[in-house]
Amino acid sequence: MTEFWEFLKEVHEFNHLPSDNVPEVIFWGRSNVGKSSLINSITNSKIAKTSKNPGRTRALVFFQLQKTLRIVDFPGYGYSKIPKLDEYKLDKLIDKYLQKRRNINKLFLLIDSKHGFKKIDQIIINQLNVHLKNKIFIIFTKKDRLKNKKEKDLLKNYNKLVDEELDKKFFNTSIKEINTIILLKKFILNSL
Ligand SMILES: Nc1nc2c(ncn2[C@@H]2O[C@H](COP(=O)(O)OP(=O)(O)OP(=O)(O)O)[C@@H](O)[C@H]2O)c(=O)[nH]1
Ligand SMILES: [Mg+2]
Repeated sequence: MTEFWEFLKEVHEFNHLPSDNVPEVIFWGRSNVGKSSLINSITNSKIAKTSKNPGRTRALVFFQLQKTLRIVDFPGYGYSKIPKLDEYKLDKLIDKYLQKRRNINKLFLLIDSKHGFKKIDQIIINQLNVHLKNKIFIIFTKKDRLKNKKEKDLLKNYNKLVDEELDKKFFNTSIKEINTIILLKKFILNSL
């Protein structure tokens, strides 16, 4: 059966969220970490807008698979060039969504394989653990960019930290390595 993914909605206000009767899988992480690109790989499409510059996604963007699953592309954090008022409104929307939304199935937090966890990632994980502890999974992105043994070993260390200290499941991915995408996709579809 061919999967039919469609763009559903771009949401700027809590009251405009779609109905909450379809499970939602969130992709979040620092700006430019590769959220929208990964969504395109998983859906084998170009539905999510990507950019080489940070700050591309500026709303909660919903994609839907035949009324069985939604993917939510979140705006990235840690990018300072957004006008303050817009940033404040987006933060409020994200906060409220994460606290109130009843159909959150999973939240993938993306970390750049090369850069690892930054202070802001730690803060976000701590906050998320309060409401969504068992729904959080870590994805290390852009693993094709690791060039030498030192960088690859560093990723292994980050993996170990996630497994042992954060006690969470993780995935190492690259949009250029289809096997990594297949593994992730299977996990998403099999555990709905
Ligand atoms: N080499 C490599 N580049 C990647 C990979 N994934 C994403 N990129 C690149 O990283 C840049 C940012 O990708 P986006 O998907 O727009 O990042 P984002 O996290 O959605 O960014 P914001 O919407 O600004 O928060 C783009 O230039 C992508 O082509 C990957 O697996 N490997
Ligand atoms: Mg994006």
